[in-house]
Amino acid sequence: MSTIFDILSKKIIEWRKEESSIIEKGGTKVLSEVTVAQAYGGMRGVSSIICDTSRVPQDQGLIIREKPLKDLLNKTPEEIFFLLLTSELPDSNELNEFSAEIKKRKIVPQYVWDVLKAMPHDSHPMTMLNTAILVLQRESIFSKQYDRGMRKEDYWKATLEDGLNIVSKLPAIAAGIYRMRFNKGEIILPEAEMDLTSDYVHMLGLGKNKTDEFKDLMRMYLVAHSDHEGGNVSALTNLTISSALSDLYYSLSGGFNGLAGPLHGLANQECLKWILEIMEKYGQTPSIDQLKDIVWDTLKAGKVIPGYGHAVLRVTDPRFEGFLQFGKLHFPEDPIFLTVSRLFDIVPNELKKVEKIKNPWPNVDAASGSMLYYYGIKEFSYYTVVFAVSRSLGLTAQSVINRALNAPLIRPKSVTSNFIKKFIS
Ligand code: CMX
Repeated sequence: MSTIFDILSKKIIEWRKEESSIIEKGGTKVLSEVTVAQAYGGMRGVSSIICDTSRVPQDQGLIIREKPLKDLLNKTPEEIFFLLLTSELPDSNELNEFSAEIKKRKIVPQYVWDVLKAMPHDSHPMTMLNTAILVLQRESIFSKQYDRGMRKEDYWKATLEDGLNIVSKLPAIAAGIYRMRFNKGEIILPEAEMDLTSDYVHMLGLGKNKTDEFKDLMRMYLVAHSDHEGGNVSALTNLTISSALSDLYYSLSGGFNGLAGPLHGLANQECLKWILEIMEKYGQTPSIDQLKDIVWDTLKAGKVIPGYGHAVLRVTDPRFEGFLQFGKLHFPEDPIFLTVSRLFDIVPNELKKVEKIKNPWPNVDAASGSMLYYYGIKEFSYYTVVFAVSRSLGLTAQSVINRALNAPLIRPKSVTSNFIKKFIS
């Protein structure tokens, strides 16, 4: 039986050869040009990063290693993590071996809990998550081996060690944060034999009601948020930090600080907050006309409609579609879910009337919060933490691959506005 390290060792030899050959054959070809407007516009549409774990065509949405997300929504996070890392889904032996590798690293050191307990009680759950990851940085294998003079060829192995350690501990840390921050009682320790999803659900300790259904939702949630190519805020931040050879604890927490922004991962918190405000104002299931009014009130107040729009996508996010189908199957009559699906019926048409908005369609955050709410996670400031547990899979895989391919320091050139003024005249 091969370990993930053996499997990747073989693949990385091939990937290195392939990269050299691509650069040799086509290194001088122009991939993308940058206009002045793009330089001022957050580099939107500039292709200048290589990321092989997934891609997001604007008319299709997430494709992980050439497999569209809709074909992966029945998989487990362990299978997806393996796929992200290796480019192939595991067979049953590989999956058992890989799952065992994850299970044996679950235990969170006591000092992490001590630090979290010492934090102010109103700390945002994302601040607690990032603090926990940074406190754990002293465990970094990469950092220790780098200090001892590790060879460049081995950087990826140490990064993978760090990644496996972080990914396997995150459910316990995230669940512990939930229980501490929202006064749910003592933290619940991980079970040695449970997979990532079952253990996370077990440690959240939400009670026994509809546990299997919630477990299925959580499995799908952890799969759907796992990766979204390399240019979004959290991915690019992670890759930039890790390009300085900062270890994965630094880069992942840096990426998650970006995920904590309302235009990125925090949109799921904002979205449910917005929906609950609407329901409080108009009653259980607002009418179409009432929803139209609230959309325009929100836009006229200069605010964004959370969960709608995307920097890359120009169609309904397949992750949103996956959650919508799940809700229709399991709780079609739930008032919050009904509001989510009724918003989907009207928001795109209203946003189409605003010329500057390039994508009027929902992204994943328009539905994901309502799913967690239904199964008892009612504290919406927690939602981005669940997103982060999932995104750790993709960010880890991206960092491992970049270290394997010796991706250089990321260092684009900035120019001044004076330079641009002279340049355009
Ligand atoms: N509601 C209102 N206005 C919106 C909008 C929305 N949902 N989506 C875009 N716009 C506005 C932008 O704010 C921008 O306005 P200004 O020029 O006045 O700044 C204009 O339309 C053009 O934006 P765009 O090119 O269509 O979109 P961007 O690439 O600049 O931004 C995003 C993308 C996601 C930040 C934006 O659509 C947005 O703010 N959406 C709401 C927040 C959200 O759901 N974020 C989650 C995204 C998914 C994720 O990463 O997790």
